[in-house]
Amino acid sequence: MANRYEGDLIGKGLKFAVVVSRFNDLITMKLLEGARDALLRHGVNEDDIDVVLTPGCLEIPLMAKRLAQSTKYDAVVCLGAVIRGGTPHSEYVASEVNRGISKVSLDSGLPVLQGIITADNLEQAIQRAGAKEGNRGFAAAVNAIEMANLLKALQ
Ligand code: INI
Repeated sequence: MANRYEGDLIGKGLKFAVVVSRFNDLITMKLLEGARDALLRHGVNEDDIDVVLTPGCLEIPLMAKRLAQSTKYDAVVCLGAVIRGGTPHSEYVASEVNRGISKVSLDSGLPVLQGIITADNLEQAIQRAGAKEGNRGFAAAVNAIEMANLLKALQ
């Protein structure tokens, strides 16, 4: 029988940093609520959650890198919202933030989870920030707990 490794969803004792962009804060503050709710409901202590605000999504990777390098956290959760059509360079912002977050995770060896919404319009973003399509912040935080525990299980 093969050995099987999975991360459980027990958050007690784990420490998280949540990086959230203020740009499109109507959406991103809902993502933050979702992430906080997920962490607390999975047993993470309120004092073990640090929230760091950036001006926009483009600044998230640098902040995530700094937090990952601090070695204080078991995982970093990144939250933001790119709404196409908002500005001409929204496509650039979307691809750079995704690329940057993935790089930080691979370079640091720490789970750095993406809860970045890329939407065509505000209505679509709302659907993904706590309406019909769930809350991306909640999902990213649950995945962060799972990945943090999976890495511990493999140690
Ligand atoms: N930042 C976002 O978080 N979402 C966006 O949709 C967005 N658009 O479309 O422009 C955005 N731009 C700001 C960017 O992240 C930087 O904060 C800014 O360019 C300063 O560096």
